Amino acid sequence: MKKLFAIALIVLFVAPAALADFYSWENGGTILGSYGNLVDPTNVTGPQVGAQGSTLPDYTCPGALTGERYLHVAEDPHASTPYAIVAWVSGCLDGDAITASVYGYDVTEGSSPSVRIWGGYTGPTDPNDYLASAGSTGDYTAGTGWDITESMWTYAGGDGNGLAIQARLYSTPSTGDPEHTDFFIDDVTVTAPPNCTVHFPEAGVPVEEATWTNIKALYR
Ligand SMILES: [Ca+2]
Repeated sequence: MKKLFAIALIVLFVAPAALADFYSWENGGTILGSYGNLVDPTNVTGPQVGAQGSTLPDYTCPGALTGERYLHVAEDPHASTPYAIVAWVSGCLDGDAITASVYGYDVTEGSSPSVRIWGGYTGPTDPNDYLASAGSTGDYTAGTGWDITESMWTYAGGDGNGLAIQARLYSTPSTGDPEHTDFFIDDVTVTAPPNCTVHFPEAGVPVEEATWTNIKALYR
């Protein structure tokens, strides 16, 4: 028995199990941060109509991929490549193997608008303390509806110890004002070793609570 225990300890030490964390916006949260011309991050439910620049037709996202809630963000006006931070990993050590995926709703096959996952090395205490690009092995969403974009990283951010998981927004035309493109995002999965902590957007104000406040205000 002792021998088995010792073997188990060795196995744990040599090959710590990577843990997967999942987030699907069901807590009413939005994003952990953003960069560039990202506007109007909102937690939404049900069908949502979105615009795809000023020259492309509107489209409708039928609803969440999982659960009832999902994320809306927009790029307005179009410029550079904005991103939403949809997850953040802290406590990372050089050499850590980290994978992440996120889904974007994309109806333009082989062209923008599209979402692409990307990594950013950050400082140890703030997902918005950007230090350097961590790149991505992931591709753009395919354009067949809810599409996955996923990447793996071998952590090389040194003393920063943080990795921001970005959902990058690619609009068409890539620059222009006035231009407005809506994006819909759901289902983030992050797999990281046990020394890491995975953070997701914090809970928003419950819809019921906000509604009750409004009702009470009517009778004051
Ligand atoms: Ca969801």
